[in-house]
Amino acid sequence: MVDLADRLRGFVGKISAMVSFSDKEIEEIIKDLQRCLLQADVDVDLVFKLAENVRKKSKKKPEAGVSKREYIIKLIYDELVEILGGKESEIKLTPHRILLLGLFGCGKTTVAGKLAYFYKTHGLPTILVGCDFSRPAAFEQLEQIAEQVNVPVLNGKNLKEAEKELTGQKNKVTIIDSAGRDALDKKLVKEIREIDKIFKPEEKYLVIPAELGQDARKQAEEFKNAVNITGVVVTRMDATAKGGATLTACKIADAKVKFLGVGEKVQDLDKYVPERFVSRLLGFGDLQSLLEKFKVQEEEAKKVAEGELDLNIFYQQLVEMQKQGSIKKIVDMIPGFGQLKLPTDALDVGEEKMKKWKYVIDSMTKEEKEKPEIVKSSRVERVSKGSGTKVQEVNELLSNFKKMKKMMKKMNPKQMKKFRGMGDLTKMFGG
Ligand SMILES: Nc1nc2c(ncn2[C@@H]2O[C@H](COP(=O)(O)OP(=O)(O)OP(=O)(O)O)[C@@H](O)[C@H]2O)c(=O)[nH]1
Ligand SMILES: [Mg+2]
Repeated sequence: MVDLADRLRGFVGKISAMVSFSDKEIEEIIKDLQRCLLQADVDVDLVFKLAENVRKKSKKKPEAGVSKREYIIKLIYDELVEILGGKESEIKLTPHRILLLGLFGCGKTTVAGKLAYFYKTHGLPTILVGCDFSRPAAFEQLEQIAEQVNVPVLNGKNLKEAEKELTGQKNKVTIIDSAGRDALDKKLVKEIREIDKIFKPEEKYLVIPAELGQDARKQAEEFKNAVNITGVVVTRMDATAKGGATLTACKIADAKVKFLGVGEKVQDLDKYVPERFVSRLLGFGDLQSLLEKFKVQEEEAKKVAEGELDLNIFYQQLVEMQKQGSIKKIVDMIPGFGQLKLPTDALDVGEEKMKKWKYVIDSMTKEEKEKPEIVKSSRVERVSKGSGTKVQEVNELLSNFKKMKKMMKKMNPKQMKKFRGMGDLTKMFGG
């Protein structure tokens, strides 16, 4: 079994070194990615679906300011996040009850201690409850762990007695350790249902060892059907190369992974965040700056959608509009725009003027670019001198900026969306 992280890191390195991205080259990237994932034991259907998505989306032109390389890497990143769980799932940080379930030796008791440590360090009082009546020395093991974490433990009581003692402890996160078995047989289901009925835990986490790989899917599905689990904890992520496959298997089973066990110590528990996991898989450092770039663009897109405009965005929009031809033509194609009486003529700017405006904008301070309304008299003169343009040209830019801003304010959200969707203005902001 090949470690997914090692493979993917090499893979991103390869993309980084590529010079061009023709269809043929992109196909090679996809083949490479498929190979990485299959060698790491990821489900075949899932791998093919991912490949198809990448193939389809890679045909799209990247937004302005984003290179094809960055676009492809981000695309692969997004697809990987999706198959590894998608959106981060929430962890309750209020008192509640958690029941830990799973087969023999999957790591339940260890996870009980780790969760107690986790909640304790989040400032929540915590109690451990031992409900493994079959394994010899199960209670001693839990007691040792409780002592180590320094939390109280309720051990060896029959279920009803234990529940009675817990009624006065509603302010605590209550973590219930249960017995393992070779398989999810009738006896285990019955036992879990009984614990469930008496304690009524809000969360029921299936504990799965990472070395299960694809088999995690069947196990998660079985436990989901039998006892309605609310989440999964994947343990021993540090000890196998199959972790990625296990996580994707949980996604196929539609079981949300909440935590990862990454070692034997009580501190070795991570909240599972698919985005963070994938960033690490791909080699965190490089990707982070790339993601920052996309984030800035998303924020700009949001600003534009809300009718907020600064000179940087204005300029990029103009560049994009010139590429599309006449803005008037674009606008005329959108129903309802005629009545808005938009000053579109003023925005059809020639190449020469665009160059000059670029110099003008480059001569402004960051604050001036963000709030062009402060650029008046003496500032206009300074900018004009600095950029080697006429005062009149600076004023013209400022006046056009104002017009565009006004125009965007007039649009309703539906028109804005349509406008953006037409390959115009804000296409490059990823809207
Ligand atoms: N390396 C590593 N080992 C772990 C991790 N989690 C658990 N283990 C080890 O896995 C073994 C089994 O853990 P337990 O917590 O006893 O498992 P269990 O599910 O309670 O076992 P039963 O009660 O017998 O069903 C122990 O040796 C743990 O130290 C982990 O994240 N990383
Ligand atoms: Mg145990």
